[in-house]
Amino acid sequence: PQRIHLSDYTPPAYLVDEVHLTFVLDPTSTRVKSRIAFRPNPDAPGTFALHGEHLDLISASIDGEPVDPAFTEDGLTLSVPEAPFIWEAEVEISPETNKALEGLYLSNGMYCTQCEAQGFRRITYYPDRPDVMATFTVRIESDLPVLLSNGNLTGRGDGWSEWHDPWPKPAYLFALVAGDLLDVHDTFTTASGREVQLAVWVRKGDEHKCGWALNSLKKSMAWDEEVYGREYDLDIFNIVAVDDFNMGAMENKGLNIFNASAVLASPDTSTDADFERIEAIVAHEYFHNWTGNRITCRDWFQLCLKEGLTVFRDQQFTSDMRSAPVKRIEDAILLRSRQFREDAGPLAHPVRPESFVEINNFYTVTVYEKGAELIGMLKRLVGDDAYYRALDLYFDRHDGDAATIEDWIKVFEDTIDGDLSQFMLWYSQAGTPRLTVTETFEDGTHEIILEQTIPNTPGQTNKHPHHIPLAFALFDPTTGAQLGEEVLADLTEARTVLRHEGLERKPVLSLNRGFAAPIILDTTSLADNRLFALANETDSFNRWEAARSLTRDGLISLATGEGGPDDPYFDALAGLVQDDTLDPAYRALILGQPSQDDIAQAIFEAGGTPDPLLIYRATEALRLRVAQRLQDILPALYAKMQVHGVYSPEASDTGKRALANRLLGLLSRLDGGTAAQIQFDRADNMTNQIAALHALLSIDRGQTALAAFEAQWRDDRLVMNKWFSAQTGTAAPEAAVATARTLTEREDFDWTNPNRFRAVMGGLIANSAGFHAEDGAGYTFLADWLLKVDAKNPQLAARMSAAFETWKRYDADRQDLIKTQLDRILAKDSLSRDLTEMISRIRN
Ligand code: HT7
Ligand code: ZN
Repeated sequence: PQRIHLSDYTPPAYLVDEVHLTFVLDPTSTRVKSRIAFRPNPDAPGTFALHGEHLDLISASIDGEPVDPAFTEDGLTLSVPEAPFIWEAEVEISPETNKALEGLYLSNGMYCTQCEAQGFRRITYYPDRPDVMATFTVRIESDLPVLLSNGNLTGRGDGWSEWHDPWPKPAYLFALVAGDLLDVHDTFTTASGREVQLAVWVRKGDEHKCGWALNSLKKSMAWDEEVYGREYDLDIFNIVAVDDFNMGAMENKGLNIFNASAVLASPDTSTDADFERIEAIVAHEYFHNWTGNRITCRDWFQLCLKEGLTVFRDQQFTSDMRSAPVKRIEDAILLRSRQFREDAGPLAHPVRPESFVEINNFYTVTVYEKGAELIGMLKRLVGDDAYYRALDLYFDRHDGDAATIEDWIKVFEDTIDGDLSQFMLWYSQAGTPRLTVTETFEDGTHEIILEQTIPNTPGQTNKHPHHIPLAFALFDPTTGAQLGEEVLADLTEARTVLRHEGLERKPVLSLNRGFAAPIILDTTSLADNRLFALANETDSFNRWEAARSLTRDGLISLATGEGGPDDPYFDALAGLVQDDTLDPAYRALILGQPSQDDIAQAIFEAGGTPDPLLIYRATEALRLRVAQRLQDILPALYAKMQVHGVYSPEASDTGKRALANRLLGLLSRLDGGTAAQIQFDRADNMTNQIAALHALLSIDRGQTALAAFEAQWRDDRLVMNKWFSAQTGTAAPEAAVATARTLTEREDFDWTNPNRFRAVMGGLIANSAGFHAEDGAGYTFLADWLLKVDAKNPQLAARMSAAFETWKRYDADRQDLIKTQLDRILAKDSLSRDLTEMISRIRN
């Protein structure tokens, strides 16, 4: 397959002013007529070519004259007038057989589209690239009652509807939905007084699950006006819930399409985490209207321009709606466990990649989450005031543009009148910077020596130091008080020394406060500070960090045959968990453990070879020890954290349930599951029901509850996904693969539904000791399924294949077993471009 390079970018040879599309819908033979006004691009003369895949061309003409184009690997080409002309074509496509869920497809009787990144070329012939922007007018013909597209509704009759989107957009933002749907609606009045019709469209029976998404949408619209001064720009905003969907949701202009799991919510079927996720995804997709749609990307290498910024904006939103410290910790947990892992392995790539074979493989935690971290660092560097001025300038200067990262950085440079060329390295250099910290103290002078290195990553060696904004503070070791204000140090060199004079005693250091820079801090020399930090830290992130780091070291020590944490650790934990001045959500995070995969990575980075089974046993052993240490306080604290009255998904109740359910997990290690069974039987919301089920399954007492859960929820596809993943996720290591296999043999295991496939396979992969079973059964099982799924849905298979990315951490036997599977996959005929690229990168 062809590799595409950022450095080869050339502007489009032909531009589009207007697109007219007519769809005559049919499951296996949908007709799409297009009428497109092209004109040569005076700045970039070249040949005329259109993208097109899986299309049956019925007819084509230019200015009314039939033409006979030549077909190419990814579309067609033809000689055309060197003046504006009208291209007309009719193609036939088959939505029913499209299981790739890209282009136009059918999901449970509903027609829907997914065009990002390159799905529009499966709908009709078109220059399917984001720098070609045009207005779209769409006519849909079908007997189905609801026919939707982008923009404003301009006409509707029996069996048809017409839509016009006045905002020029790239084809990846095109959308169409047709089905027997119901809507739950509301209105929003913008700051300038325009009324917008809001609607969430769902299948019959799901109407009662739309309120939360609708409310989240209204909160997002108000927030974007307040914080970024951005108003919505159409008369209608539609959200549609779809059962079969490859990702969370899609920001199509005026017609967002959502994975049903990212929109439908009710207390009895959705957990607190689901509510928070839905709120964040609705916000994310809405925020794309400005950061993505009004200002889009010049090419797919600039993906982080819209995704990093939009993730950053949705993180800000969640911080404002909920608890900022808790959100920062949650984001850091995700970044470290997923993005740092990606950055440390064979799939590492810069936030702005330089080449790709399949762009769908680059919708990654690096582009999204590290991309968002870069925005956070920029904001720190320039200050809040300059940040919002730079954003105003960005919206003013680039509205209607297909922009680049250079454009983005330039608005900051112009705002601060400074040079950010070193900061640009964050976009081009892959790998997580490591900052080694040592200190000296002599004659009242304290020196902090910071040494920055960036590891080699595929295709990149000898990197330049990054510009790192490092927030730090000093503490008095005897009083525990913070000495002065927090300081922001600008690290630009490989080695920096920060000096403080006139100190009476050697201070205690608090570094990278708020986790403001996405780096690995090697603070081995400061390990003794952690108990001090648990007691005295003024930065909520670093206080949690101290607990996290102690827990991690305790687990490593247990997994490598040493004794585990000492009494002071357990005492500190007991103190914190009972400290009513702390938010329960924060206390729940303090009690949390790093994942088994995080521990494996830590052991590997320290030069060891992780043993998944020993790590699993270590996590179980530590849970038991914590439970035993807290046993006197567990029942009362668990009771105190119970929430009574009407369920609310807002932060305060959510935090209490998070702590209560963390405590329940510990309690069940002591009482054989009695409390968990009671909670399961009495639960009146999904958060408590599923937490109790997990607690029971984790101690192998879950069979009765499992059966009851299935009987209660067998008709609810989304809830049943939780039932599937709970089993593969909690199965004992020796039973995990067999459990997964049994589940995949059930009639209701519809693997063409990405949510169901991910529930089973994602649960198994998260169950490290089970997936990495010594006999390699987990690897063979996954490889079999990747091959099967790839034939229908390459995106889904390719994403799941990343489970193999950590293979070089393990012992030689496991490495051989995995290599055998990787080679078996690569040897398969007609493997997709997606999976070929992923497995080849992982194998190297
Ligand atoms: N911009 C979207 C990214 C996306 C996607 C969504 C659904 C299915 C396939 C997809 N490919 C790429 C989602 C977002 O970041 O908001
Ligand atoms: Zn996005």
